[in-house]
Amino acid sequence: MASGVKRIAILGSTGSIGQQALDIIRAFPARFQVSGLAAGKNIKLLAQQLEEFKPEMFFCSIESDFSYQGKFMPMEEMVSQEDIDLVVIATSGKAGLFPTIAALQAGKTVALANKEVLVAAGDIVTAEANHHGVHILPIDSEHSAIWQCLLGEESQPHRLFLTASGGPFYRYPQSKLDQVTVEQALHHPIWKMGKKVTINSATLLNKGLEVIEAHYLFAIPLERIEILIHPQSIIHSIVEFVDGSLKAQLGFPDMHLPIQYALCYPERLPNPDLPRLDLSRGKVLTFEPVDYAQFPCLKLALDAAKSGGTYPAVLCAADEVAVELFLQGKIKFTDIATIVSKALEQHQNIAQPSIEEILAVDEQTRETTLQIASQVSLC
Ligand code: MN3
Repeated sequence: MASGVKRIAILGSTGSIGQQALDIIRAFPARFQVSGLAAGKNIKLLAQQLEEFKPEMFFCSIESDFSYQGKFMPMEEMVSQEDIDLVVIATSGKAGLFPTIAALQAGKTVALANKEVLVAAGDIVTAEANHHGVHILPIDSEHSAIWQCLLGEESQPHRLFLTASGGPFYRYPQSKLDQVTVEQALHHPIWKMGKKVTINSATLLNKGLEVIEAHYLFAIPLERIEILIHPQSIIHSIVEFVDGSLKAQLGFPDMHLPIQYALCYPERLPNPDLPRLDLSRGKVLTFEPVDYAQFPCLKLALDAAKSGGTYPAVLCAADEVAVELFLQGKIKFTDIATIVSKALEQHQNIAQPSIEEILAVDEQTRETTLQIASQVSLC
């Protein structure tokens, strides 16, 4: 970074996090250079982004007819280029796995938003990061909060408290959960996010994935990570130290803030575009324990985490299929937990799996989940 300009590759640039990362880059044009953009199927938006940021490299996962001067390049190759300083992994699902490993092997700092990368392959990914001495910077608000609380501390944290808003169905009558619509589930009370993570926030499976991520990012045992329902989403997470002291990070609930922190780290820069929290207006902050009976998906995720091996990969793949079926109106909201639970039950665990085994389990799980779903939705 001799020039002081960070050269960035953003994988998943057309998704919710990718677009917000580009907002931050737009706010600090002198600080960043977009060197590579990669998208899935949203070719129209990618074309606009290429036009605006003019990266040397680009990638999209489908055939397209638009012409762009830059070099079309597979993501693994893009992130390994010598002149890349920072790789933002904002892809969804397993698409981020190989590019993350390639970036770490090339010694690149990775800003990670893709949950499945650490959930499905946490042992492999953290081993690569440690082996190459590179940092994984969290983008998710809870992990960004913990990261910020731990900076400057020499002692290991005693416990982590991940906060959860509770989503749209917190305190919703449990007997009526099977009737909720896609619109209701997509209407998150606090956060604006992509569809899959919004549904995962409604089932709270998302919080289970975040527990697993925190376990890997901060090398802390699962049993020392707790979940607190905090409906206002002002405190983004809390670290408890051995002496009983707690540190929390607060901020307006807007993903731009943790994204900017990861992109600009170790600097903090003033950004007038970001909303600010005004505590003088009498905010009431409340906390309560999570009701596992209300959110069976959360329990499934935590159990998969404890079992380890390929269970977390099954969890991710089965959930992705079930959430998609729910979004298509093919299953009920409560079927998501039933289907994911059956997929986990049917799985034969592999301890310490290789990447190839994880990907094979992912494929297999998608098939079995569709079969399970076809039986469930007939009832
Ligand atoms: Mn989060």
